[in-house]
Amino acid sequence: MSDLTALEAETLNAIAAAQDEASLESVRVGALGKKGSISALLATLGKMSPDERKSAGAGINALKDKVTEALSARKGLLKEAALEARLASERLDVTLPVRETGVETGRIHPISQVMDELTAIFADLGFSIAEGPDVESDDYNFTRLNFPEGHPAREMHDTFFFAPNAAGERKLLRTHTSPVQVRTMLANKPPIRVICPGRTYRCDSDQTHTPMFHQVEGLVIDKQANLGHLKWILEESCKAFFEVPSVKMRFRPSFFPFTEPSMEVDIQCSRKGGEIRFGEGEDWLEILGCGMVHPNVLRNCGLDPDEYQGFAWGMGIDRIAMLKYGMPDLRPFFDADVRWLSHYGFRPLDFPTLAGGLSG
Ligand code: 2U9
Repeated sequence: MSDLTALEAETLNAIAAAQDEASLESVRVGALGKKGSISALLATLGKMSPDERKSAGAGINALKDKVTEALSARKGLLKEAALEARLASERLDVTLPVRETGVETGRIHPISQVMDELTAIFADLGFSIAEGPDVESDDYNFTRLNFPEGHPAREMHDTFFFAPNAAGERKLLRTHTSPVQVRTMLANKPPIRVICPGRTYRCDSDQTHTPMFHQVEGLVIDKQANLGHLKWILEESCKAFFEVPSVKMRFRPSFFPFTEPSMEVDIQCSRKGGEIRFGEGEDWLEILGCGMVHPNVLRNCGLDPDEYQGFAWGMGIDRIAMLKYGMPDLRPFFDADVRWLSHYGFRPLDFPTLAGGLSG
C-alpha cells in the first residue's frame, strides 16, 4: 500500500469514526490544517522537479479533494443527527395543562383580603395604620378606656387572663384593638387619624363567635373633630368597601364605656333569596359601633379634653367579610382547609387598591 493510499484510508476512517463536530474538526485540522498530514505532503511539491510534481501533485490534490468532500458529508450527517437528538430530548406536549407556580396557586385568606381592602380605603382618606401586641395589660385594655374596676363590662368581654406575674400584674389577651389607640394617643400629639386592624380574643364559642376574631377600629382626635366628620367617614368607607354608589346608614343610641355619646350603626340592605345586597332595600343590618371619645379616656391618655376631642369606631372583620363575599359559615375561616381557601381566597398579586379595584 502506497503512503498516499494508507493516509487516505486512515483519514477517511477517522472521519467516519468522528461522533461529533468537535472530533471531526480535529480530524480536519490533523489532515488539512497548517501542520496537517495532507498539507505537509502538499508542501513537498515545491521541492520536486516539474515532472515529479505533475504525477505526485495530481494524487495529493485528489486525496485533498476526497478528504474535503468526506469531511463535509460527515459534517452534514453529524449536524442532522445532533438536531434529531435535540428535537427528541426537547420534545414537549403542548396539549398538557400548564402547571401553575406557588404564586399562582396560593390564595390570600378572605380576612387578610378584607383587612387589605380597609387599609387601602382608609389610607386613601389620610389615615395611618397602627398595630400593637395581642398580650396586653389590664390597664391599656380596660382601665384607661374608662372601664371602672370591678365594672360588669369587664366580665362582658369574657376575657382570657394569664396567671399573675411576680409583681402581681395580670396580663390578658386583648378583647378589642382599642389598647392600640391608647398607645397611639400616649405616643403622639394630635391631630391623630389611625385605623387599628388586628386579632382580638374573647372566651366565647358558638355558631357566630370564635375565641379569636378580628377587628378594625378607627380613631380621630383633633380640636374640632365631630360627629358630622364621623358620619361622612363611615359613609364614604362603607360605599368604598361594599363597592356601591350610595348607602343609607341608621345611627341608634348605645352604650360603650369609652365613648359618649355612643351609637350602633346599621346599613340599608335588601335580602332576597338568601342574598344580601347593600345600597338598596328595606332591611337594616348592624355593622359597627362608634361614638365621641369619652373625656375620661382622653385624660387617661394624656390629652386635655378641654383642648381636644375626637371620635372612634369599631367593627368585626369576620362578619363583614362573610357579608361581602357571601360566606355562610364563620367556622371554615379557621379550619385551614385548602379546598375552602382555593374557593373563597384571593389571588396574591391582585392586591386591593382604590385605583385598581378593591376585590378584582
Ligand atoms: C379609644 C377610644 C374609643 C372604639 C369603638 C366600638 C365603638 C364598637 C365593637 C364592634 C363590633 C366591637 O367587634 S365588635 O364586637 N366595637 O362598637 N368600638 S367605639 O372606641 C374607642 C377605642 C379606643 C382610645
